[in-house]
Amino acid sequence: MGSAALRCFCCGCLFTSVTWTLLLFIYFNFSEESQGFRHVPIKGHEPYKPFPKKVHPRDSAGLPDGPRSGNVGNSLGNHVGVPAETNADLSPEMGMIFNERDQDVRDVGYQKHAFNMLISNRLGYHREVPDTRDPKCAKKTYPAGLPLASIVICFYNEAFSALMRTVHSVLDRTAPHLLQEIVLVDDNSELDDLKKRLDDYIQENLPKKVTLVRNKQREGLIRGRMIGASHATGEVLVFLDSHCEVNEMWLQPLLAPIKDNRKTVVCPVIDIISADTLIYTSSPVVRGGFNWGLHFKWDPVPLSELGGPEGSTAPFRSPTMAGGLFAMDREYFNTLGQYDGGMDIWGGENLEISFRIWMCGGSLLIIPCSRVGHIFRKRRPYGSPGGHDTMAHNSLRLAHVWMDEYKEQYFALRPELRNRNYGDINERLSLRNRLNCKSFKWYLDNIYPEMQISGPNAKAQPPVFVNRGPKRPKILQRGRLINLQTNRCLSAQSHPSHKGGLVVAKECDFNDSDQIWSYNEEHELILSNLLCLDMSETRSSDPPRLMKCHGSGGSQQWVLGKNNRLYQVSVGQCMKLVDPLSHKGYVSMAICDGSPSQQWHLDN
Ligand code: LR7
Ligand code: MN
Repeated sequence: MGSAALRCFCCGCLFTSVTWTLLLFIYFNFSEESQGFRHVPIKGHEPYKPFPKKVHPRDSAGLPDGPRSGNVGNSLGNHVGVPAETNADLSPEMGMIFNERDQDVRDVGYQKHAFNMLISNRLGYHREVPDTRDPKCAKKTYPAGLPLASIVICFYNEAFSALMRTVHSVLDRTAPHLLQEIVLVDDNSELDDLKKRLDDYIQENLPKKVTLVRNKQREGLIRGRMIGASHATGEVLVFLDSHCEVNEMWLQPLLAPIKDNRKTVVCPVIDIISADTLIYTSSPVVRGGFNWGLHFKWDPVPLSELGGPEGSTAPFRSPTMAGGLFAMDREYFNTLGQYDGGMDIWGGENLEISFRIWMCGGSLLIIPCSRVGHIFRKRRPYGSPGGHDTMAHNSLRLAHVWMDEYKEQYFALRPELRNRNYGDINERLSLRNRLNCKSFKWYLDNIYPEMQISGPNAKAQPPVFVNRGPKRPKILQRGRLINLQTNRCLSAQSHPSHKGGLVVAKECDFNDSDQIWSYNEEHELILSNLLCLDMSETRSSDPPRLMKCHGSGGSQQWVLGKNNRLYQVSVGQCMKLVDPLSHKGYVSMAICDGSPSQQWHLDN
């Protein structure tokens, strides 16, 4: 070998080893034991920093990657895992706060979006969701030649990661030959993330099928969707909220009934994505109704609607839709009058379009074999410009256009609205005339006979009972909860039956059964078989207390995790002993730092 070649070889070796040393250094820095996660970008803290490229099994479009979900479920070393059927790759510990930065992402997320953005960011833009369909759905076949769909997603100040998961879930789980395009409508959002960063992401990482329309001013979701629809070119419009994840084979079951009859409007079953944990769970099959306050509500499906040869997988009729997730022939959307453009921001359009569909010759179905998850938030994180009650304004418009004499039922509940101005509805009245629509009485008699009408002509209706049999969660472990720094036992400050009482670390008394905790499959910690350890979600500075077990997770969900930490799911923090030297034994919640005061062991 010549000396030049040898020098070249040596330089190559040197270069390679320096690169490797650097890579190893970076790797170890980013995957400390105490950090818990190996596949989530915790220390990097660029919330949207792409993960290393990994091929996605169903990435039909072969797109360049954004973050992909990591398989965090098994790497946490929990004593108890999440039941496999709920979410394969999502542990309740996903929300653990390790430092100020995490705390910040979480706090800002709750404030701006009313859901846990820390978890949303860690999840990345792609993830698998549990297939929540009835197993019989998988056996169904759909005709060839289904119409192509344009997905319209209107958003205002959406969390970037939630919006991208919505888009990527569609790209990842939709047969490409059925997808005409995805039209994103930015309703004049203010968040920085949704400006250049979004343009760049679309340009660099998304296929040409994804287009973005920016509203010059805030229009609200109703006009926003009309704008999106006007840009769409597919035969069928599919509307989604900007924080959804579509499930396996979601689109064909929606398109098939529309192909059969262009006047059929269809909704998927809306699965639940928890705002606090982002865990995706199946929804019961229910249908849409409303009350005289003109609020949408879910009703049980009457037995008469179910059944037939397809059993529980057959589409069934629904008096109303929730509003955000539905598919409709594009031509039909236009001939039926799109939406009422006089409605602002949020609310009421879902009942308006539902009444219009039924009263003007169409039908509205729920399709049990199509499932789409939606993040259900506890509050709406935005207002309207000017602070108007747009729900009342929009409801007034729909009552005056569609409800005939039954609008009196609304005014009986909202007398203050009787003389409120609701703008000009002439165009909508002539639409109703032009389409030759039936009366609201016809709608009530034929489509929603379950609706109760008060007043002199009211008919008594038998109440509907929904069977929600109580199920006791299985106990996984029972014993004393010992703080490893002091060997003290977590106990009730006064008595374990005292609701709202504090818990403190006391001298262990092995004859005292009041120090025995049960840990069950719902992740609840129950003291002396009486009350649950509970952490107020709104005031994380408050110490944990004993409360009546409510069985709905969140504030009463605890994880006995790696490094003996006792992690609280809804606040994302770990329990610590405030002062190991004080005999008072107070505990509080804190950023999870793995220190001795944060170590607990459930001793059998
Ligand atoms: O000014 C706005 N501009 C917008 O673009 C306000 C909102 N939006 C966007 C927003 O970013 C989101 O993508 O519009 C979409 C819907 O707004 P949300 O998510 O705040 O509404 P919601 O889920 O609380 O409310 C339900 O009722 C609304 C009534 O106007 C709409 O019809 C929503 O689409 C609807 N959501 C669903 O049906 C999902 C299932 C919820 C249930 C039950
Ligand atoms: Mn929504």
